[in-house]
Order: sequence, then C-alpha cells, then structure tokens
Amino acid sequence: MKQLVLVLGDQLSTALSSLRDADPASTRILMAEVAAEVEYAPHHAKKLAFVFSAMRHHAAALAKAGFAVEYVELDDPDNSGSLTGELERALKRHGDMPVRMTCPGEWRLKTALESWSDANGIDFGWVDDDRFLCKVEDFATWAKGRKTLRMEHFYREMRRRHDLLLEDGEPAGGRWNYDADNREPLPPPTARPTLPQPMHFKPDATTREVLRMVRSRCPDAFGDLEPFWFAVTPGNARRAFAHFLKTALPLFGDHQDAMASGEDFLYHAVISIYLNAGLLDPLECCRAAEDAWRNDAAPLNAVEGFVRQILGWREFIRGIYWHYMPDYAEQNALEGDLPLPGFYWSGETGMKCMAETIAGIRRNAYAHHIQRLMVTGNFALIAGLEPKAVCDWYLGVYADAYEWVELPNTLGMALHGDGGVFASKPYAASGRYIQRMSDYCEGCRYDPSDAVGEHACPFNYLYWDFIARQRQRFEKHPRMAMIYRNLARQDPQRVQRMRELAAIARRDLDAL
Ligand code: FAD
Ligand code: DLZ
Ligand code: SF4
Repeated sequence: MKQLVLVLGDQLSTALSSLRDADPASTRILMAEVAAEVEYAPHHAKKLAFVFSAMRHHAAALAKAGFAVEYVELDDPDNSGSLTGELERALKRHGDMPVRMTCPGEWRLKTALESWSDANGIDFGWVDDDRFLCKVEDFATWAKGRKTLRMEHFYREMRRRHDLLLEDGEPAGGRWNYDADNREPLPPPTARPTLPQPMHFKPDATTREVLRMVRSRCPDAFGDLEPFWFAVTPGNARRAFAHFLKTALPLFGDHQDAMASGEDFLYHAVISIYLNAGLLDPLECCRAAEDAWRNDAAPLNAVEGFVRQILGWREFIRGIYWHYMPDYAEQNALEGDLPLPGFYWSGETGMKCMAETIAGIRRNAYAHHIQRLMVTGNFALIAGLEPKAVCDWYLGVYADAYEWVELPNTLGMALHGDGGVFASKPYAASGRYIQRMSDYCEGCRYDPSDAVGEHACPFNYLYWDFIARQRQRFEKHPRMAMIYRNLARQDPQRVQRMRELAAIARRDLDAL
C-alpha cells in the first residue's frame, strides 16, 4: 500500500520511527520549508539556516536510500506556507493515500495536524517518537501517585533501566550524583589552559544556498547569520561530538557551572542543536561518554555529569512537557507582568553579565546552561517579566529550542512560573552568585557588593525585592527560611532603599 510520510525539520534521524520499516518503493516522503514554522517564534537567523540546511542534506540522503522525496523550498512560488497546506498539495498531486508521521515534538503542531486530518477525513496515523529514552506513557506511570517529581529519582531509574554507569547494579564510584564536585569557577585567564572550542564546519554549496535564501527571505531575523559553522549532517555532528569527548569532556564536570567573559562555550558539548534535530542519538552519546570513563580518558565526575544532563534532565524535561501540556504553557504562578526589555535583543545594557551573554547568543544562537538559568533567566525571574514573553524569546534565540525542551526549562526551571512542579524553590540569585561563578563583574558599570548605592548591582536589589515581593508564597518554605531570616535581619531602611531602587528599575528596565 502507498503512503505519504511527513518528515519535520527536527526529525532528521536516519532511524526515524515512521521510516524504519517503510518500503521505499511504496513510500513518498514530504519535507517542506514553510512560513508558518519560520514565524511561530522569533527564530535566530543561524537556527533557520541550520534547520533548512540540515533538512536539505537529509532529503538528499533519503533520496539516495531509494525513497521518493518531495522537498518544498521556502521560496518555491507555489509554497502554501504551512505544513498542512503542503500535505494537501501533495495529496492532490498524487491522489489520496494514508499519511503517517513520527509524532511532533510540539503540542502546537500535533493539535494542528490532528484538527486538519479530522476536518478533512484523512487516513492519518502517528508513530511514537522513540528517539527518546523514556516513553511519554512510561513517564506518566513513573509520575503517577508521586507527591513531588524530582529529576534525581527519575534519573536513578533511567540509569538502571539503560544500564549506564553501573558496577554490579550499583552506581559507579558509589554515588549516583557528582554535582557537588561540578561547581568550580574557572581560573583567571593567566592561570588557565586555552579553552577548547566546538568544531567548526565550512558551509558547503547547499548551506551557502540556504544562507543566501535566509539572507533574502528573512532579513530581519535576530542574530548573526554568519559566520555559520554548525554541522548539518549526522556525520559531521558525530565528528563534533568526538571532538568534544577528546577536548572538553575531561573538564566538563569541574566547570559545569562556570561563566567567563569572551568564552561562549567553556567545557560544554554544544550538541543540543544536533541531538534535538535528530543528527545525534542520545543513548549513543551517553555510551560513548561512559566508554571514555572506562578507558580512563575522562574522570567519573565529568562523565556522570554529562550522562545526567542527557539521560536525566533531557528526558525528564520532555516527560514534564507531555505530562502537563497544554495547560502548562499558560501558568504564571509568580504573576510576572513586565514586558521583555529591549536589551534581550540588542544586548545593550550596562549589566556586563547580561551584555556578554546576549552578545554570545547573537553570535552563536547558543548560551550554556548557567548563562540561560542564572543570567538571563534569573534576571527575568527577579525582575518579574511576563513568562509568555520570556518563553517566546527562549524559543526563538537558541538553535536548539523546540517547545518540548524550552518550555519546562524556561517556565518551570528558570521562572518558577509553574509554581514548582519540579523545582523545589526558585533559582533566584543576587549579583554575588554571578560574581562568584564568573569574571563578568570585573569592569562592569555596577558593583556586585553594593545593593543600595549609586553603582548598586541591579541583581542585588532586584533579588531582595523579589524575596520581599514573594514573601507570602515562600516564607514558610523550609529551604527558603534562612533567606527570610536574612531579610528580617537587614536594616529596614536598607530594605526600603533596595525596594525603591527595584521599583525605579522595574518602571524602565531598559535604563539599566
Ligand atoms: P551541555 O551542558 O554540554 O549538556 C549536554 C546535553 O545535556 C545538552 O546538549 C542537552 O541535550 C542536555 N541537557 C542539559 N541540560 C538540559 C536541560 N535542562 N534540559 C534538557 N536537556 C538538557 N536545552 C535545549 O536543548 N533546548 C532549549 O530550548 C533549552 N532551553 C533552555 C532554557 C532555559 C531557561 C534553561 C535554563 C535551559 C535550557 N536548555 C535548553 C537546557 C540547557 O541549557 C541546554 O540543553 C544546554 O545549554 C545545551 O548546550 P550543550 O549542548 O553545550 O549542553
Ligand atoms: C524550527 C523549524 C523551522 C524554522 N522551520 C521548519 C520548516 O520549515 N519545516 C519543518 O518541517 N520544520 C521546521 N522547523 C522545525 C519544526 O518547528 C518542528 O518540527 C516542530 O516545532 C516540532 O518540534
Ligand atoms: Fe552582572 Fe551585577 Fe556583576 Fe554587573 S555587577 S556583571 S550587573 S552581577
């Protein structure tokens, strides 16, 4: 029987479930670059180029494997502008046939496709996306009846289920989690070795054509389109990952929470872009890291930290998304209501930590985890920005952003907007934290040890204002009791001054 299989821009895996057993002789594949997917978020120019170039390379590989592939380019004059429109056109061209696809990663698209197929009486079927290591139903079973959902408990089960970093059924080295060993700031530039850099790839003819198209079709897209250096094929993504294993994994653990001026990547893997699009396989990455430890090429704290991010956090976050959507996206537990300041786009602010982080995002469509959580995320949390605006920004500016992973990280982890579904307390921090974990404060217009003076660091007074503002919600929280005792011990005039400074700042955040 003939079938039409739609393959999305983040379904570029060679072993995609919808195609695994498909007979090339009876399967027509549709891939389409469409305006609706370009416009649903303010995508970074590099993200657009990455998605389209990787899609075009994948289409060529599928055609080489014998499939009939229909590829619709963004500037095709007949392009309808939406995926459902392209499905309709394909069915008109080839006559009715069943449509199959691997389940999309976003609720938005899943419901749009369901409504379209119901309304048009299309024989339409989903195939489970088994590129993840925990099925949506298995997460639901795990979550059922638990009072609190904690990544650490989930992660231990996943380690056992996938037999990763175990010795005789017990955690390698005797501990499940080496997070406490992963919080070293970076030594100053004079005392540290040259930092590794992610592998860069020269654009080939396909990528150059995509760059031309993005330049002309999306001239207002955020961020720097060039230099474009991402891998756009599974082969090059694997090379980039092997380069990480060799050059950065050994120190990944120690400096996981560090930040440094002018250093966009530190010891991070820079593979989420590839994992989320399907160019890398998560289990293969975990096993390769485990092998590095077993072969004495990387220490356990680094390898465990890395495996925890992928097997633990990545899977857990996806579980949370599907477990709580669609209501999850509407949550605003802390009632943030301020619009996103313009400097989230321009990077033009006197706060050096924010300026450095945003400049890196503009360059690379990337920031590492601590920048996302403790700089731009922390600022949005303590300033009380509106979650929807913040989530839209996160969904657009990162090349690895798709809602299933962006939303729980931003709304849940960074903004505590879900009221603490999986984070026991908000990740709010003052300038002192940023000063401890980075060198950003050196040469900043503001002073991280001042909360009330002329050069007071905005993170300090916004932090204490946040704590005071959210007193009702958090005062009784056992893990925040010390913070409230600390607030009570401070001179009331000082607290009042911090709150005045916060009120002034919150009226015009762009003045910071
Ligand atoms: P590394 O630090 O080298 O970690 C290795 C891998 O672990 C990553 O590639 C990623 O696949 C996985 N991982 C680590 N932490 C997480 C996490 N919290 N959630 C899911 N996977 C994780 N990640 C995305 O892939 N897309 C997003 O849109 C995204 N948005 C985020 C928004 C906020 C506010 C925060 C705090 C985090 C977000 N993350 C997101 C998680 C994390 O910051 C990125 O996965 C990571 O920075 C990617 O860089 P890397 O490949 O160098 O990661
Ligand atoms: C991110 C993205 C963009 C920018 N463009 C397309 C596109 O034109 N066609 C397509 O199939 N996929 C695109 N994607 C990826 C989708 O947005 C992604 O597949 C869904 O959000 C589901 O996760
Ligand atoms: Fe950021 Fe404050 Fe440090 Fe400036 S002083 S870099 S604003 S934390």
